[in-house]
Amino acid sequence: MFSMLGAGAAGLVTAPYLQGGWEKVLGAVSRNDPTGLTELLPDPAGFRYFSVAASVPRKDRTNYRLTVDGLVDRPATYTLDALRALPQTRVVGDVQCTDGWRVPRTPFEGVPLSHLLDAAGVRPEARAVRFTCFDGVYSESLTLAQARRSDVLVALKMLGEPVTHDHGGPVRLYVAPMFFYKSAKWLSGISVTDKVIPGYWEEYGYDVDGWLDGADRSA
Ligand SMILES: Nc1nc2c(c(=O)[nH]1)N[C@H]1C(S)=C(S)[C@@H](COP(=O)(O)O)O[C@H]1N2
Ligand SMILES: [Mo]
Repeated sequence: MFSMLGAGAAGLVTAPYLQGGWEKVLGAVSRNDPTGLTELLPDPAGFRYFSVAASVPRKDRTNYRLTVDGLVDRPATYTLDALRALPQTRVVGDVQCTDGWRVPRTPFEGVPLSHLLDAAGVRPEARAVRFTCFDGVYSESLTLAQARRSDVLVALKMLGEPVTHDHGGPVRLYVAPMFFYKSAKWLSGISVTDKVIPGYWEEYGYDVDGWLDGADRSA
């Protein structure tokens, strides 16, 4: 478990809710594996499922909602069908967790975050965007400039298929130029703010600017 959490979060491994989360997420494999070693193995594509919440409700097109609010002129709520009806963009990027695992050239498809921000009409005093999740626990944030990049998606597809529940479906964020902790799963809220509000891991010391090595920080 230590290796999956990364050095920056080492102090957290005894937190009961976090252990609960791992048991839930990994229970399917660990039940059949007395050694526990399969917990350290990636799935066939190379991903490790990650959730800090013990359990996450399932959402689909009947009950999924994404709200856009805060410092905007036109707050909005999107259903899954409404998001699917918007122009979709494909971004292929290297997925990299701070723990060291990496899945190169992973395709994501969805609505550019900038599109939803433009539709909402961001007010002049806005500086940042905060993301919340229907797991009820996780949050993330980006500066407004980062949020407007063309390689930041509100992703509906991952690996060519609708984003699965385990990967944060039906809708997750994908922030291609940054470490994967920035890519909030089970996305339910986008709120425009006047300053960066540090996200879940950032409260524990992770960098709000989670750039990958070699990322083009200007684009
Ligand atoms: N809601 C939520 N989003 C999250 C996380 C989480 O625990 N909860 N973990 C983050 C981290 S640290 C990583 S590495 C990726 C893992 O995504 P995956 O489970 O699809 O591999 O999701 C990120 N987004
Ligand atoms: Mo991660």
